[in-house]
Amino acid sequence: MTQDELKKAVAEAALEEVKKIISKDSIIGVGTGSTANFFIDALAEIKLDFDGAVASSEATRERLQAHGINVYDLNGVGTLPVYVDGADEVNPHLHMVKGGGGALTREKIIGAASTKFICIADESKQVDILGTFPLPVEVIPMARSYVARELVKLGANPVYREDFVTDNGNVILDLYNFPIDDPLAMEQRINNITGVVTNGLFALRPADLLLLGCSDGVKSIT
Ligand code: ABF
Repeated sequence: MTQDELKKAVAEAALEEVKKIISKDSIIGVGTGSTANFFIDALAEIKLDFDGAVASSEATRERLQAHGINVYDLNGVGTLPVYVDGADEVNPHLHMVKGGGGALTREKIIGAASTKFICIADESKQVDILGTFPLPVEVIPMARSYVARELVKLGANPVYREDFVTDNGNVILDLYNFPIDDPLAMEQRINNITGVVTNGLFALRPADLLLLGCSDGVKSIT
């Protein structure tokens, strides 16, 4: 199977999970990226069976609306029953690195506001130790240099993501070659640096279910 076929397979498996959870008035959290895009396209098949969605990025909002799916502001809705999103890396504890596309802060907010977080990923995303994929850190623009110096003290090699502004008007520092032995502690340490909005470690709020697309089928991992 190609990587796209694996992504489509996990998107369809996620749709089956979502069907078990939703009702006519449900509002679903929807993530960003190529795997999430397959899920959005699958979700369109059942758009009459739920009320709408909250989007983790402007790109996702546009794709949902193109399918005729209502998109709500998170502030106007309560706890979301389910949030489906991809990841850049996922470990056996279902801790993730996310935000390669730059949508990490909105993704983390939606994850926090959701009862069930379903991660959809192809097997290339599965790792034992997080940190081979560059860990993104969203930073208030005026704090960029200060935060970079503090990150160096943690042993990281921060690289400013050129010509990129997040949906929230901030900048990204990517941490390359930064193996993370203790994701829970590192998520908190980075978030404690003044000027950091958030970082792409999702360990304090991991996924509840991983649907992993493998050549021999989709694995459900909890
Ligand atoms: C989002 O999309 C991000 O958190 C992650 O960076 C990315 C994964 O994209 P893809 O599914 O295209 O690999 O879920």
